[in-house]
Amino acid sequence: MKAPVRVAVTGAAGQIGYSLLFRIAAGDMLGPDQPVILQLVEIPPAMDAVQGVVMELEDCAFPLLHGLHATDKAEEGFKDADYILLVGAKPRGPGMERKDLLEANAAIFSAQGKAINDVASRSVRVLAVGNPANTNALIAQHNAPDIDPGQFTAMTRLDHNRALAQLANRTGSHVTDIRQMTVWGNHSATQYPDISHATVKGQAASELVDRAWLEETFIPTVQQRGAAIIKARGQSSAASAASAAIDHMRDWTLGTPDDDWVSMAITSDGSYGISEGLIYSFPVRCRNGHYEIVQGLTIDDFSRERMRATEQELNEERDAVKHLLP
Ligand code: NAX
Repeated sequence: MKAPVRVAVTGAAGQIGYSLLFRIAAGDMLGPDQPVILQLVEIPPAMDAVQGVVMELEDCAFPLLHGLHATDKAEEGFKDADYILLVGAKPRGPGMERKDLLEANAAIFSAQGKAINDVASRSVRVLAVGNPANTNALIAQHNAPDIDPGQFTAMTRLDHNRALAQLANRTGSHVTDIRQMTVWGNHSATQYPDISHATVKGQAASELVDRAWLEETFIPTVQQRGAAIIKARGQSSAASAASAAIDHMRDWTLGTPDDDWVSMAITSDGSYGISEGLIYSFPVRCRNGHYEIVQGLTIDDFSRERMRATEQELNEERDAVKHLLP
C-alpha cells in the first residue's frame, strides 16, 4: 500500500461535493492501492452541513480513507495538498450580470490561488470545476506564482463524456467503442465538441453520421446539456460532474490509453493558433503524471471557426478580470 496523499475539495457541502467525496474515498480517483486524506473546505454558513458529510464519510468505513478534516480556512484546507478540486463557487444570483459573476468568482479564486501558493504541495494538481471554470483556473494560477502554471487545469471532461454518450447513442455503439473525441475551448455554450478525428469501432465517426445531425443536433445538444439537466431536474448536474472530475484527475495522474486521448482545459502554449496563456480545452494524452497536447490534427474551416468563437469568449472573460490578475 502506498503512503496516503492529501486531497482538498472546496464546496464540500454542495451537490457535486456530495457525489464526489465518497468516490474519492472509495479509490475511484487514484486507484485501489492509494490511501487518501480528505481536506474539506467550505464557507462558514456551510460548516454545519459539512459536518454531516464528515459523519457520513466516517460511517462508510472506507479502507482507503486515512484522514478527514473540514475547515472554513483555505490555508488550512490546502496545507500540503497533492490534489485540489476547486468546486465551490458563487452561483449567478438574480439580476447578476455575467461580469458581476466573473468578478465575484475572481475574488474567491484569487484568494484560493494565493493559499495554494503559500501552503500546498509544490507538485499539487489543481482542477477548477466551479464556474466560470476556465477563467477561475486562470485566476488561481496567476495568484500562485511559485507553482508551475501547468498544474492548474479546468474541467471540460463532463462535456467530453456528454459528447461520447451522444455519439454512442446515435451510432448504436457503446462509449467504449469511441476513440479520439475532442472538446475545444471554454466550458460554456461556446465549447466546440468535435468528432472530426473520432472513430467508432475503428471507423471514422464522420462517415457514420450525417452533417445535419452533427451541426443541428450533436453540437447544440452537448453545448446545452447542462441547461437541459437543470430544466429536467430543477438542479444542475452533480453526479455526472463529480464523475467527470474523477475521470479528469485519474487520467491526468494514471494516464490515458495509448490509442485514445481526453479533453482537458489547460494553459494554451499557442498550439492550433490559440492565444497563449488562456485556459482552453485541448485534446491531451497523459503519461507518467504529465499531459501533452495532441499535435498535428487537421483542422477544417468549420472547426476553425468554432475554435475561434470559443477562444474569443475566453479572451473576453480574461479581459473582464484583467484588473484582478497580478
Ligand atoms: P452547490 O451550490 O450545491 O455547492 C457549492 C458549494 O460551494 C456550497 O456548499 C457553497 O457553500 C460552497 N462555496 C461557495 N464559495 C466557497 C468558497 N469560497 N470556498 C469554499 N466553498 C465555497 O453547487 P454545485 O452544484 O456543487 O456546483 C458547484 C460548481 O460547479 C458551480 O459553480 C457549478 O456551476 C459548477 N459546475 C461545473 C461544471 C463543469 O463541467 N465545469 C458542471 C457542473 C456544475 O455546473
